Amino acid sequence: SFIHSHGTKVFMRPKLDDVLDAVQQARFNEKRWVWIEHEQYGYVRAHVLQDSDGVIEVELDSGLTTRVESDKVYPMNPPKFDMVEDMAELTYLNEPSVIHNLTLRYKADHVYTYSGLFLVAVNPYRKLPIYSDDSIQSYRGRRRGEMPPHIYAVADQAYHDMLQDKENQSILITGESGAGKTENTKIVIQYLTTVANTKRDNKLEQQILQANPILEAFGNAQTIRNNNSSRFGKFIRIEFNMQAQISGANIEWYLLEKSRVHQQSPQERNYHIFYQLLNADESIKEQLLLGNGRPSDYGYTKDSNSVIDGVDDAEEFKTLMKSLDIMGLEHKEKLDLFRIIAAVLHLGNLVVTPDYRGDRADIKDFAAVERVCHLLGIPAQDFKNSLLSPRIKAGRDWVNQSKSPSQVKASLDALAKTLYERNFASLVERVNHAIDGKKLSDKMGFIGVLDIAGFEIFKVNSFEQLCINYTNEKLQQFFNHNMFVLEQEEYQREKINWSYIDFGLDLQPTIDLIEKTNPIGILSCLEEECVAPRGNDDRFLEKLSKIWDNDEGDAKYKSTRFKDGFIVKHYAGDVEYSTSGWIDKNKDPLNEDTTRLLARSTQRYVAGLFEDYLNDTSASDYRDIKQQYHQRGSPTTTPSTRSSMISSSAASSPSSSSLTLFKLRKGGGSFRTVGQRHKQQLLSLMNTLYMTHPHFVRCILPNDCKHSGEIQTKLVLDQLRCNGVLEGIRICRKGFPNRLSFADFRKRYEILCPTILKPNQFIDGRTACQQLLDQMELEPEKYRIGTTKIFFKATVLAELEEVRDRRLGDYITDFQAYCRRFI
Ligand code: AOV
Ligand code: MG
Repeated sequence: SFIHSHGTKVFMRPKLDDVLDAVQQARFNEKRWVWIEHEQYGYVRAHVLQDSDGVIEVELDSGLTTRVESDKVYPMNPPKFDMVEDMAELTYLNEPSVIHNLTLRYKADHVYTYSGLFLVAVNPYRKLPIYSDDSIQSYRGRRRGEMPPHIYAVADQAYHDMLQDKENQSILITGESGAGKTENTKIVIQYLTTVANTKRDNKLEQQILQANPILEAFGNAQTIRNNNSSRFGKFIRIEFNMQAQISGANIEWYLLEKSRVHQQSPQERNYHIFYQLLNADESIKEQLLLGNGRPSDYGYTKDSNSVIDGVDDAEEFKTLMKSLDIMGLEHKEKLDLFRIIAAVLHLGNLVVTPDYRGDRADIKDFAAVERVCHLLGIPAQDFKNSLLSPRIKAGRDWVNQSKSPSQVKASLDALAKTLYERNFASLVERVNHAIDGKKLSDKMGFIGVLDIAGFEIFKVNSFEQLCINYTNEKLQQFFNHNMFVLEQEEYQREKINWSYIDFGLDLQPTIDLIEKTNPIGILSCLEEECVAPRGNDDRFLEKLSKIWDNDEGDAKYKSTRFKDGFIVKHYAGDVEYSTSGWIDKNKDPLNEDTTRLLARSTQRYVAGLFEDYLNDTSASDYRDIKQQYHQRGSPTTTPSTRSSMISSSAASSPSSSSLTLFKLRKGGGSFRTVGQRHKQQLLSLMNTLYMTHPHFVRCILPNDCKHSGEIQTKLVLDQLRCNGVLEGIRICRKGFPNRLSFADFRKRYEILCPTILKPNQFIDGRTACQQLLDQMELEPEKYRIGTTKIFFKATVLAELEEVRDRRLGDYITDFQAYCRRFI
């Protein structure tokens, strides 16, 4: 046929390669090659010796022969498909072929590969020469397929689409820890700040670029899997004006891992900033009462690693200071940020002991308390009292309640976490203030980049994993929505011949199970248990199993074998959650006596962080309302009647009443529990995303030892399954992902069939296109003609483009020859 049926690469190869290809192909044709499963390597190559009755005898490369069931044997693609740039082009689309392709490419340093709608990015774990300024220039305004796959190509596509369609864009980057999300996010921003440079005013671009080192100092830490692991998710929006130049930016953050502030696993560290600050100039340390302090001197850093190989914390601190300067922070502002960090370090050093009576807590070293209070601008004795015997409201009266040592230690840790998180929030707000850009009226749109952790399935999964997996479920749903719903709607509109495919991938039941309020979902159940008088983890779990455990068959909820947790069927697989500690994790309880002190701090910055505690009546009002609520719901508040109330009142949505309670408390704006804040933020993120044209990037961790050049097959396959890449390829090939209007198609490809369309003869678009396609002898299964557009299977347009380029080349050569005749 006129158009070759395989990928575009073949055309581009020089002659010698063609010969080698032919030799390879001939060799390949001699035998029937297959992939078979292998315990250690995942899959190995073999060829078929005998095939009978569902059992196949194969010979491995090692010479070993073995018999395998036919459904465990996967056909191999011919060698010309090796290293294809888009995996949707593979003739045989099985797992071994995908992993084989990624491995070959990775070993040749081609870390980026398209896969239908996804760009797959495998972490190279070394500096590749593909991120230079020249490289950026070579991707500017290029079509996909014209240049090797690259994150630059995705960034350029987004930029191009925004300009052309006047539509907001988003780039969603997900993957496991250490897979390269944050690096790729930085590369996208580097690309956009380069191609959309305002020239006149370079300051804004500089500030946007500097936002990252600042966020990393306060939001990243060394973990076992990544020396620079982001412990929060983020969505960075870059705004453009009508001249397609950057006019501002905004950062939204999600789920900062607060627990790291007071405890880290062995071989990990606390947030970078602690070590950086402890390596700062003497003058700064002096002001913050840190003297010659080392990480080993402080409770919150002494059990962690103190250094990261190849990282100089003193240098990093200087870089941070420079970034903060570029961001426009004044000396006082910087000091305030560090003041909180120092206060947290000092808090971690407060030693809580039993007092002389044995059961109550005491803090003997009053000088240590004074250090903390000096930094935070609050009276030391009041602070100590608020910790040891906080004032709480009992009925109408205020009473002092003595605390045990472990309770005081817990409230110190809680305070450290909150200080840290509020400082982080305030920092991001400050950065946003700097990069916000003027409120220009000529806004074209934005490109948002989402850098957020992918599905997490660990040995022990807790509340944090539920939050992140819930997020990913929603993001996958978003992808599916784009893939099928929008796609198939368009097919319908265009009335093309297409039978609706239900891939059984509707994730709504799982999402409902987690987020619904009516009937109640897991998060709402947790909220309820958090406001219940004697709410605890066990009762929470009891309640969950009472509602869902008796559901049959396709239920998304199951109890664990030992009834010590629950299982959710996620898109990425079944995840077993342990519910211990959830009430505290969600409530994040604070000693309100202490926070009221902080709200009245003489340090304006500190007071600002706790502004919401200024009005201390709101807290007690809340408690009154809460009591009324429970009395109303259940006059005798015993656990059993309580849970029966929950199940029977599902229709009247008890959770939405508890939602109102939280709103009352916080004036409707922000939310008090971790779960609520996250759900709210996620809702807003999804709303934003649904208003954009999305681009999907999947980062892949190649191995678990941070080595370059090594692929661990099983590890990679697991990720490809979890992140929807394998599913995505299958779907993409079933549909018609590329399309052109009749006019565009005709304008662009008329050159391929110059004889059929006469210049002055009227011919309607549809007929003209049909004639062109007939002339090209394009197989009918490769396209569909709609009412206004032509739809193509993946890769077909790339082939047409190749032919067109060659035809144009021929014309130029002919024209040159023609001209030469006259010279
Ligand atoms: P993550 O963001 O996906 O993990 P990172 O982007 O921090 O992962 O990448 C981890 C490390 O891998 C980086 O510090 C680099 O050393 C290396 N790396 C990643 N991508 C590249 C690249 N394109 N070129 C060179 N080196 C790279 V996490 O935030 O832990 O979920 O939570
Ligand atoms: Mg990261």
